[in-house]
Amino acid sequence: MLTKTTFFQPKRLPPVSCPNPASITVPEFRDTFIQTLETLYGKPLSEASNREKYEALAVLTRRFISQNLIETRKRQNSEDTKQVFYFSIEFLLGRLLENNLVSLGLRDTCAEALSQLGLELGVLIDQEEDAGLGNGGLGRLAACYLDSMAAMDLPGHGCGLRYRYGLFEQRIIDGNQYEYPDNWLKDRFYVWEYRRPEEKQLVCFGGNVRIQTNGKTRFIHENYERILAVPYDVPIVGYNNATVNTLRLWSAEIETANHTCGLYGSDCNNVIDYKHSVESLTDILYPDDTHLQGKMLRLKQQYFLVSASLQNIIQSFRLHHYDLSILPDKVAIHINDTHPALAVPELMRILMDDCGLGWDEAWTLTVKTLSYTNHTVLPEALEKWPVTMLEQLLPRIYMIIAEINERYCRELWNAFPGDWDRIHSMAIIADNQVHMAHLAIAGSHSVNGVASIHTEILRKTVMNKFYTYTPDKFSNVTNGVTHRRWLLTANPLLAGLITDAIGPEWIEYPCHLTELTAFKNDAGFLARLSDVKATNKLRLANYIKAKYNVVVDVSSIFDSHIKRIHAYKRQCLNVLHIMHLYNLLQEDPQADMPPRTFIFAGKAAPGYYKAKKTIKLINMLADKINNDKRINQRIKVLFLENYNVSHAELIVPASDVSEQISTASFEASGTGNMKFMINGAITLGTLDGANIEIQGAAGPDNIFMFGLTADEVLNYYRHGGYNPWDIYHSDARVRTILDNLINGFFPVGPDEFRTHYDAFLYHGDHYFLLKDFAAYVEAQRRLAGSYRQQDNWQKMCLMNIAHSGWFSSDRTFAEYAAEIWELDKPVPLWGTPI
Ligand code: 26V
Repeated sequence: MLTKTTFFQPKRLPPVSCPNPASITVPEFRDTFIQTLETLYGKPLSEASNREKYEALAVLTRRFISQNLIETRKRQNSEDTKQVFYFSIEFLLGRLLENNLVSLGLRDTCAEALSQLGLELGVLIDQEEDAGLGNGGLGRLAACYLDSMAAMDLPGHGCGLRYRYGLFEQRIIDGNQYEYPDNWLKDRFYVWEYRRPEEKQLVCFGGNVRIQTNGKTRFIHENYERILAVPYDVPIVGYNNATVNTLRLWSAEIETANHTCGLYGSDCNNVIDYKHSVESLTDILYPDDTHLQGKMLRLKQQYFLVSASLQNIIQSFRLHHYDLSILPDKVAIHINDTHPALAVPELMRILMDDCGLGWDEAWTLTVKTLSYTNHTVLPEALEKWPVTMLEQLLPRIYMIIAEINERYCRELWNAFPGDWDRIHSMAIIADNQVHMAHLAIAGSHSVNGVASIHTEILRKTVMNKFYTYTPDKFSNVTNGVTHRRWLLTANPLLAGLITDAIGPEWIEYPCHLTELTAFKNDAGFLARLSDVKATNKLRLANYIKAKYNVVVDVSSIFDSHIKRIHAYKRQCLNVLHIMHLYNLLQEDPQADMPPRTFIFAGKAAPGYYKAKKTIKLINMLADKINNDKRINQRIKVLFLENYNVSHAELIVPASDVSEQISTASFEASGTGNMKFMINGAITLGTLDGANIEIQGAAGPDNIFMFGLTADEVLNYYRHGGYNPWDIYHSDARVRTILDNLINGFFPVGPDEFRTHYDAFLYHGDHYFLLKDFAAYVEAQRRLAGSYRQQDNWQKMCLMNIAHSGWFSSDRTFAEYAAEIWELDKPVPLWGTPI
């Protein structure tokens, strides 16, 4: 394994501190690449593997970044402006090489230099492992925000964990999902990180708290286990500017002093076992189905993240400032969902026990410094920890939580005297559980939802009592995605077409994309738009042919449903519709409909039985249809394995249709919907999450919406649901399809899909698939008709792209920066969707 590399400095190279990498010429780049490779591996290009070539290219790219990293840190400290720290248990970065080349303005130079050597940039880019340190939307959102912060030159950094294993690797065997460890580091050299042992922190677990009361009361934590948190910094490169922020990922290590055998008895194996047990703290990312109740390790991870990050932040704050009372003027700390909510008591602990502040002052500073975003209304995802576990693992932290709870409940009692029910339902500690969302709300000055309807639901239902109590705390900040990764980098052809038409300003100011509306009746432009899509579809088709040996028709509608597999995301509604199309074509092989390619991808959480059966169902359907000669020229179904950020970058630009069909009220926002929109795919969606705002921006003529509204869904729940048998009996299409699940239509045992069948008919169809079925079929029919009118279809695509700028995470970030964190640097706000 490589630990330290000394670079030989070629004469013709600009200095390492090259402030303008764009000035490097193609021959310079080419020669430096060869020199870097030779220095790293001591072998000529002709003998190097693709992986080695990738590493050499990444190391070379990093050289253009490191000086700006140093400068940015220096500048941010000396300017002493307010900085934001984004705490998140997940950062789903994906690959970094291409994104960094694009940000540095080097992609074309690099591609040309490599091609002079007979190499293809794309092949080397594919050597990079995805950093899959997240489950899905929440983690990818955090990564998009890092990109926007750097691009907008905002002083902001991510704080997370350096998991040794990311989200599992998915393999499909006989239609079933199997999970393999995602050993993304593979004991290799991860080019994009700097280990910083000198900035290590000590995190303490267990032990007991002794109260000393001679004069001032002091809480002395003792007999605890000491675990070192060592930071690894991943540079986050700003687009076309000199800003390089950091994502600081903490890794658990044993204290060096404890490496010696003597400490743990005479047996060295004890030390090795202990070392492994300590390091296991940051080994794995928990998948989002894990029943966290009783998962001590997860709680440890959460505390490890917040404790290491907060100690680090407060230490550097105190290096530059004496007066702690200005902490909220200099530091904003954001809690991404409740996972880092222990930041509330931990900041209190540091301010009181380490810095000597009294409770009231510490509390005021804590609340002013922290802000919290909620990302889901799913009850099973709202975190609660047993009191006993907290008491045992974090005794001092638990004492502080208990005190916060007591004071908070007293405050509520004063506001709502005698209203026990209300106080019980808002308490931080209730029924022997610590309610992390309640802790986050009480300890933050701001709470926000992630799409307009989601925030409304929080206000009206899930957090209604908190909202009534402190309405000013609550706001909405609709999510966004970085258009630089999802359009400029992932879809260079479309980006080029846009720049040719309206100039490059949209890259910095994506609201400029609206200028594209001027081309909505320009036949030449629309034809070029269609060509770009066709080329992207061909690229995906080639990938599918190479990997799955399935030939797909590039003139067919590429209809993509790519996201985590979950009942509320309703992959099964899509399946039911495809089964319906299959049955239609069986009855009438000449039925008039455009050919379609249905693309699915997504991981099911390992313990989520029904989601795994959904994967099996999709694969069985794919087998049946793709091998049926009467049908397979009209429909194809694909399940692409191991969905990750890189696969999304391949699929999204090639898609015509974006399936966003969650049960209304369940999807807090969705961000895939935005990625598709900026790539000109048409949304087929429900009135859920950010789909509603996408409809507002693109216009109702440029989107296909269907199904129950959130109010209708919530109303059904209030009245005990609905009777799915009514639909089974009244709609012959539904009856046939549901029977197909258990009657041998698929070559599997009768019970293979019984869970699905029963969920639809015997368990009340909790996610309203049957209720929305007719509306969905109708929306699909309208969509297919529209696709036939290619001129109009391309115009719809154009209108989506043109109005997608509002969904850039630059806009989202500007809102956070101005309204929640109150950063010093002025950022223009964009108003409502345009
Ligand atoms: C957690 C769990 C935990 C246990 C059982 C099932 C389950 C399902 C989902 C989750 C995820 C909760 C947090 C989350 O990832 N939310 C997602 O955040 C995205 C960014 O705001 C947003 O676009 C998605 O709509 C939202 O689901």
